[in-house]
Amino acid sequence: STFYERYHSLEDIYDWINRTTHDNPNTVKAILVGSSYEKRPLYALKLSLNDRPNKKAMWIDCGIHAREWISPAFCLWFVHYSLSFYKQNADITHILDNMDVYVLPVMNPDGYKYTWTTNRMWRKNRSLSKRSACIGVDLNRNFDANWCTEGASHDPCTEIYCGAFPESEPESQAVADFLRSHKDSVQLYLTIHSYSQMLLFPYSCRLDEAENHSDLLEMTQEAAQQIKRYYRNIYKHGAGAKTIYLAPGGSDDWAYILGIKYAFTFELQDLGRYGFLLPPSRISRACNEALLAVKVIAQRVLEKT
Ligand code: 0X9
Ligand code: ZN
Repeated sequence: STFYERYHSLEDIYDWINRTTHDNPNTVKAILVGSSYEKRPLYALKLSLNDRPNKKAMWIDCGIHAREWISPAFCLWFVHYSLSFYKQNADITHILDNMDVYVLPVMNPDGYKYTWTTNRMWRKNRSLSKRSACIGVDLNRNFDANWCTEGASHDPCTEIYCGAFPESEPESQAVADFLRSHKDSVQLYLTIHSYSQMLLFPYSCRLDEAENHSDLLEMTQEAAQQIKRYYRNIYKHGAGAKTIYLAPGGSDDWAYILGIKYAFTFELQDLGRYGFLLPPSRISRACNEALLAVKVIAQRVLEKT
């Protein structure tokens, strides 16, 4: 198997970031967007394949939830595909000619590290609480979008602990700060999770429809159709609150409310047979499906804006 068909330790991913920037000095830059609770750097790669002025941008983050290993694997896969197939594949070329891409491969490095060393099923970050011996905040409940209402918890011992206040965690604050300062260029926000095969969009923090609901629905419908056609796999799609559950404080809803009107959460393979423990032999298929969805959605965003 190739490098991209395996899961990688955090150290390997940092080395990969280094290599990728060194090997592509004109097109890839590493941006330090912040650091984790345990002081690990949060690097986002900026892919800028074409130096047209005033380009729009998309953001992709992976690894919010530590145990969802297919997610960082997808971010690496996406960067590799973009660099390898620019000028080879028409879809990715069109996208990269018109958009810069920011890729944060591991938003929760402390949690990711912990899943490699101690507890494979860890979800949250690793921050200590003032009021409890329980560790970790669910970073996808820590954003300022109906923060800690129904679907999140104030109890640090739960898997959906929202933290002491919105953006209390350095990881969510770093991403929020970056997007706030780049909101004029970033038109598409993508966050990659697993599992359950879904393409979700706002809102998840409230039951009513987003202002451009029908646009978002159409885009995810087309992406799901393409996945079904090429990979014979079924992806559900729809607004988060109605498709899975109410879950406030998520990064997609927060980005949407900030003004990034195309915001999506992808839940990659599988449907539960392996769950978070998706075997390495399934990485290529899972990533190719998700890549197809990214292409469809990014193309549609380019047409609309
Ligand atoms: O519950 C979540 O955070 C996500 N599912 S997961 O199994 N990967 O934990 C879904 C997130 C959907 N979006 C929001 N809740 N904002
Ligand atoms: Zn997740």
